[in-house]
Amino acid sequence: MQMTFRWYGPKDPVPLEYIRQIPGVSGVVSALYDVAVGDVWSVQALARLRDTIDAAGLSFAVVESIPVHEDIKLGRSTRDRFIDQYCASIHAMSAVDVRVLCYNFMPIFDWTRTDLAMLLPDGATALAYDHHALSRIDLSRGTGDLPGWAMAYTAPQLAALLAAYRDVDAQRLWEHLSYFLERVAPEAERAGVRMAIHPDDPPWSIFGLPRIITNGAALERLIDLVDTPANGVTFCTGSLGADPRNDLPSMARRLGERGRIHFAHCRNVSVTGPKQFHESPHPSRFGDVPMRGVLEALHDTGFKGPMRPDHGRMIWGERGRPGYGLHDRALGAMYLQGLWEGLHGALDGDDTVPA
Ligand SMILES: [Mn+2]
Repeated sequence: MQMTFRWYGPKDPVPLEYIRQIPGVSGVVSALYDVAVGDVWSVQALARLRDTIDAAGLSFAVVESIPVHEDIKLGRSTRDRFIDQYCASIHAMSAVDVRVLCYNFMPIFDWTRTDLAMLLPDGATALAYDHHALSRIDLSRGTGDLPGWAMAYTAPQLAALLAAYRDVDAQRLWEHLSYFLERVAPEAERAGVRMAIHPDDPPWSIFGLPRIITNGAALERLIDLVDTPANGVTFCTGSLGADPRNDLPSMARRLGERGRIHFAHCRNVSVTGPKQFHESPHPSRFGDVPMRGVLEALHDTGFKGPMRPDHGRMIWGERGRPGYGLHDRALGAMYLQGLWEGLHGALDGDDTVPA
């Protein structure tokens, strides 16, 4: 296991120098944030990012994520060009020696919350979701009222996309995902890149849009679509854990036994009602994710990939990107390493930051 940390590039308020000081964190999870969705990622831009990360004494471990163009998810006739360009971006990753790609296949929106700063009893704030609150959001004004998506789509753009998805139910979305993976996964295998789909967050339909990567059966169906080790998953405990029907340790064990967990996102959520949750501190007892059981399953099935703490609360007066402050995620990284050491003895020698 390699402990990693997400970094939003040079504009991230958390500098790489601080990430380097979190004991045991040796890898960075990042992306190119100024490329239009669907365009090819250039080797030069990725090499610049890699060099910046290297210069801080860290390694560029995971690309999270290369967005999948809506035309691919919608199954439009233009999708083949975007699929070719997606493959080209994967080869560019390979050229700079980044071997894990986290991506998702959620229509229009990826992660969705209704409150980015819910006040917790200890004075911290956390991301929260309430399906009733979501259903009251008026999308006829674009994404302006949706927390975290203010600038994403104007009203006409969003209306057109929502209309296009009226013909795409879950079954069709699976077909479109299959079409995509049948073409991209073999190319990823040739490039030596492992694809790791991120589960839908939250793991249920929102705004009438289909969501399909929501539980263990879906993740197993996914890896069966194209039977190559390059076609794998990101095991995100927070996303999957928002649905109490998901038995996370047994899901991790089944997927891990098949060698298809290529990346682990470990965070905790407190489920407070039907389709209602807020994020909570990483340790098991503060939420509904049995973190020890998940790590035990990963450990027992020989997990060697990157892991990162996922969203953190905002604590100690920190201001910054909701979910992606330094302090609580650093606490999460330490907790996860403590659990891992309890299971394994220690991190593998070459995964630790050189002294
Ligand atoms: Mn995640």
